[in-house]
Amino acid sequence: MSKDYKVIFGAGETGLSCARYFESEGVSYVVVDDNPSTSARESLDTINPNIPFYKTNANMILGASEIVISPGVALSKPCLVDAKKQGIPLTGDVAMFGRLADAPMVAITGSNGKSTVTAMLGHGATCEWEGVSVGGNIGKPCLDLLSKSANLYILELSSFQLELATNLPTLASVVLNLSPDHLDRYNSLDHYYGVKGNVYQNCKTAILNRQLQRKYPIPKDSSTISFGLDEPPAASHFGLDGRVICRGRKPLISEDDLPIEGEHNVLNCMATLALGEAIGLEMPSMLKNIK
Ligand code: UMA
Repeated sequence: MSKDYKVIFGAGETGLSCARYFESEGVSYVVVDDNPSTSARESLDTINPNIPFYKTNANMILGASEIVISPGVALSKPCLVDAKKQGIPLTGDVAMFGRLADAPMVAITGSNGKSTVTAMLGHGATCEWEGVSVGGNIGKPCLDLLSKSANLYILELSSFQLELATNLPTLASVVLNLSPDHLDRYNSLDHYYGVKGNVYQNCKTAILNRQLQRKYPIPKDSSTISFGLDEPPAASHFGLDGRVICRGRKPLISEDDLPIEGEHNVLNCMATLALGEAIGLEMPSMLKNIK
């Protein structure tokens, strides 16, 4: 085989979406997997029965011009460490998506609640606008969302996906919260928390949880909107006055009128409102749709 091929590492949902994309672009590629199952082969067959599919081997990996790594595959794998040392570009589906998408995108991450916020914002935006596309860790892999008719992408991103998705250009990004997780994958909490901050590297508006101890660098030209369970510190920030969610001093909605319960969901609703504001949704319609 010629050396001019890319490797897709992992034949799960992400790998299949990369294969579909490479087929559409006529890219030469192979798929490798540590566990090349019959069902994965069958899924690849639905895309193209001729896709080369192998059990992971270092020769195949080290001969590639680029490796697209599925989120479940740790970058600390020896063959990937060697590939990096040899200067082979390592990428992921979200990083590719960031380079390919030509509509604005929103990136939502955090240890908990990211599916809730992605779904709520997705619902609010879909009720008001056409061409809203929702996916990422929540379900449909990013590359399967790519469409000329998309006007806005709303993405739930995991830390695994963010490892390779640096400098993602977003209209708005949020790290909802942080708590210990995935310590089988990261050598420290600091490493895990740090990766989450990649969502802010190239955002127009950073949505910040005021209660987070971890402070992330925000691009100097970005605006910020904060949210928290305390009183809003200024007019454009979200917080609580008693049991009422407010933007600055303006009361918006009582906790009792929210469709989901618990302090964490009050924060999820505030984060959704802040993201909605950053992307231009009208407050009255957001409040109606959140209910
Ligand atoms: N594989 C290897 N070697 C490894 C690990 C995996 O070869 O070391 C292979 C497996 O044999 C399998 C394939 O890789 O064939 C699976 O790839 P994957 O684990 O990256 O999973 P995908 O099916 O591609 O799904 C991924 C996300 N999964 C993970 O991050 C583990 C899905 O999130 C996501 O919905 C999907 O991409 C589309 O974006 C799931 C998840 O559990 C819901 N996410 C974690 C979470 O929410 O906590 C992060």
